[in-house]
Amino acid sequence: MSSSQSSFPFFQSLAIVLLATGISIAQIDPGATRATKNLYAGLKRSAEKGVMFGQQDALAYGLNADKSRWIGDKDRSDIKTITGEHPAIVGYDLGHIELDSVNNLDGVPFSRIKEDIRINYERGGVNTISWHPNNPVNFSKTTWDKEEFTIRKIMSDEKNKKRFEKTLDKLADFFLSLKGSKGELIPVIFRPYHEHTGSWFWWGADHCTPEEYKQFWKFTVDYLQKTRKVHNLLIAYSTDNFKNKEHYLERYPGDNLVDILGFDTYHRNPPKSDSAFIANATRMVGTIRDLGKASGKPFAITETGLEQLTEADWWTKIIQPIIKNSGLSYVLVWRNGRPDHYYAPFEGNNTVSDFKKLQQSGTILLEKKVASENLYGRPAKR
Ligand code: BMA
Repeated sequence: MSSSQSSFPFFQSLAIVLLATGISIAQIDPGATRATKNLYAGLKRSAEKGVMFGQQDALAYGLNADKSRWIGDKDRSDIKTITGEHPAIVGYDLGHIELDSVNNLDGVPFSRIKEDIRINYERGGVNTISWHPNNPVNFSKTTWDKEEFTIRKIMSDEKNKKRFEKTLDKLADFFLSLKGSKGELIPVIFRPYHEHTGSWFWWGADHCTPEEYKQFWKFTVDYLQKTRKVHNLLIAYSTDNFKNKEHYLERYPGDNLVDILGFDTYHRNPPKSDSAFIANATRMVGTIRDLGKASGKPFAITETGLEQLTEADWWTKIIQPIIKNSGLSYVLVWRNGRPDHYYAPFEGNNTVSDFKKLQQSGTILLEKKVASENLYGRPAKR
């Protein structure tokens, strides 16, 4: 028996033990930068301390006390105005990068997005990126225009595929342009083709088969990581509401193509639905926790919120029971985009004191606690 043969069972059993305990499964990109590997370990480590709180577009704009919009101020976020600290995690969207537009689909300049990502990273915060691209078969159609079988049209036609690679090049160029003050690449969470258990986007459930979705995901991730050598990404899989584990995994491309397990869920029709929302969200957190424990992957509520925060104690009554002691790495609420479309408290909002209660309870982590975790600097646990 050669030495390599004799050592095989040892490594095999070690792998089984690691899998069973959920410890130290490396993220999917073996070539990831050191800081990206550290962030991955940091996402799991910080979940032991609390759930990072985040908001989409938090640093780019928000609402004033009279609900008029502020746009583009320096070092401002609505969460900082009311707590003195920025969110721990900030979301950005790259929709319209595929059109070579100066601004993203919600009017935020890409140059500003880049700058905010750098500033947030420098202070130790986490950056997550979604993408609401126009329909690649016909770019004059929006992300919500469901042309028949867009994914099939891209994947089955070499010309369309090559054209789509050019679109992915724009993403790759953006990711590779994210640099810290020493010229190092900034790690970001990338969350493509989200809410795919629903059918409101062109990649949604009614517009492609599970196999087509998985194939498209693999094509995208491989193109970015292998062809374009983008090594500063953690890849997040994020469904909308789902019925059970089988439904969650129906379009799951595989443990080797996903770093973070997530889902989006919005609270609609309160107060009628309060207990149903809590129960449903808690069940879904349970599913991704089980899957996260089995695969060693961090898990998160990648989008949530109650539009216009119509319940004054929404934070402690609805969100806290869902996320407390959950093991979630983060929870992100959607943008404060308009007087009729906002999800986080702002100066004068009727949920400010309740949000502060949630913060003081230690359930959520904001900027300062996360900065002290040094997410990018500590070596991954091995
Ligand atoms: C939706 C809304 C839209 C926005 C889109 C992408 O939920 O906020 O107004 O364009 O997200 O950010």
